[in-house]
Amino acid sequence: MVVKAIKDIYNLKDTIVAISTAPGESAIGIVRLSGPKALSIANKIFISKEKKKPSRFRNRSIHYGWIVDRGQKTEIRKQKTKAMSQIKNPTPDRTIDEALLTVMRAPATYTREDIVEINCHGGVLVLKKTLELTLSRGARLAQPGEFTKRAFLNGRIDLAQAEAVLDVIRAKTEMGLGTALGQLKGKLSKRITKIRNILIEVLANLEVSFDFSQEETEGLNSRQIIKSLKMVRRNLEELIKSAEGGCILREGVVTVICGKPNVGKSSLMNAFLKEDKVIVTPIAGTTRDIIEDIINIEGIPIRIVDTAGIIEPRDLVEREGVARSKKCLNEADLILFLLDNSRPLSTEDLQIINSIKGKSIIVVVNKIDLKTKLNLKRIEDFLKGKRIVKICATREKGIPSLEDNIKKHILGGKVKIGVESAVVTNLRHKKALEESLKFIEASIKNLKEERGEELVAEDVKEALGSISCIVGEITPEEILDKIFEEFCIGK
Ligand SMILES: Nc1nc2c(ncn2[C@@H]2O[C@H](COP(=O)(O)OP(=O)(O)OP(=O)(O)O)[C@@H](O)[C@H]2O)c(=O)[nH]1
Ligand SMILES: [Mg+2]
Repeated sequence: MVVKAIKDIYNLKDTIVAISTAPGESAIGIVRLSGPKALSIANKIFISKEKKKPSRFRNRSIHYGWIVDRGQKTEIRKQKTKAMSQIKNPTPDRTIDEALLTVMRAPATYTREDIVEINCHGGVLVLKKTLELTLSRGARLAQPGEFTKRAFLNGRIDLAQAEAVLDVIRAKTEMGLGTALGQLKGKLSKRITKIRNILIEVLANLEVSFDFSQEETEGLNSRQIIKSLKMVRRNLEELIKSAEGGCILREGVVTVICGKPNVGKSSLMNAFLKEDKVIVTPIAGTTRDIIEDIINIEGIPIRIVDTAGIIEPRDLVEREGVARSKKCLNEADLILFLLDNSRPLSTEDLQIINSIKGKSIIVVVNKIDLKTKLNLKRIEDFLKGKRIVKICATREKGIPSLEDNIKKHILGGKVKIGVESAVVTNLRHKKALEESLKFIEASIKNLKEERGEELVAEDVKEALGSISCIVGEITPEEILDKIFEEFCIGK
């Protein structure tokens, strides 16, 4: 098995450790150990109230006690009796913390290895000292995502499910969470397995035809194979279609607010966020850096970005701000182009229009509480077919209508977004499906044109290879590394 080969590359004999809770002060902090030495390390650092070693604890039981630095082996021997007296009265200089320790034995654990979880107090120093103690007793610091990587390498979950763990952690909306949980439960994996099984059967049939003469296998066999390949094609197309909405749920839609200085970009950002996050002043050129946050429009995560309005930078800082704004506009999925209702159209407006032409744009006319001086006649051509929404950012008027327009714009009446319809949410998966589809199309064509089973089998093998990458059956090491690098340490 390829997975076995991968197991050899990643040293699973190590016992890994990490602080699994977020950094900073909190009520509780968790240090997690996984691997063959998890229990013996726990024995060396934990003194339970009932004077029992962690390796003798009942599986999945939680115990009260103390994390104690009892020194290395020789010292322990010397102080054996002394150490026991610490149970009742731990000496402050050797006791690191009062803690709860949980033992979970392999294989029914997150990583399928022995796991020990230590619930310490959430102080930065306490956690660091507990972590260091486990390191000095034989554990190794875990890399980002290494616990989940082990769950994958040990065969508890496939790669798509491992990736879903990260999506669950990062989900910004209920819908995003729903789709991530679906993937974690194996919704996508089941569909992929079904397609893989059909392709494996097709390959077997093709190989049979290599061994017999044309007359014996022709007809029924190739008709059946084409039928199966068409079924695979349908399934792949369906999954790729679901990725349109699915990827939006996972990645969010990058929506950039742009417009000339003072038009009210930051005020709109604050109106979206319902808080005074960004500085707003009557001085043109207030915002110089880009500011980003996430809003939730009916379950769709929107990455909203406020930019600098400056067009002609006067100094180095402004120049950098303008460069960043331009980069943002280039990468935007959607642009909210702001115009000021209280000022006539200016060359600055026209300059911006020129730079965003051809992009996905909603035109937002701000400051409708003030007397209208804006005349849109000159830009009629640019406005053709675009949504125009009127708002007053400072009084939060027109925001629901703007949100509704953003949603409609994203969905475009075509893209379905929902927990049920979004099976594929990850660009990596989408690309693999597209690659697989390409080879299936080729195989159907070659089969119809009777180009020979060997050629068709090659295409089917390629299609199978691409789709297998999704669940991690044959995934190159560097791709695995890239996927798990994104995780936080301790997951
Ligand atoms: N009357 C009125 N004033 C507004 C409205 N929106 C923004 N303003 C005012 O316009 C001024 C500029 O607002 P900002 O939100 O800082 O504008 P900006 O586009 O971010 O400006 P820069 O960051 O300098 O590019 C402030 O004094 C706001 O209070 C509005 O809808 N009505
Ligand atoms: Mg601003």
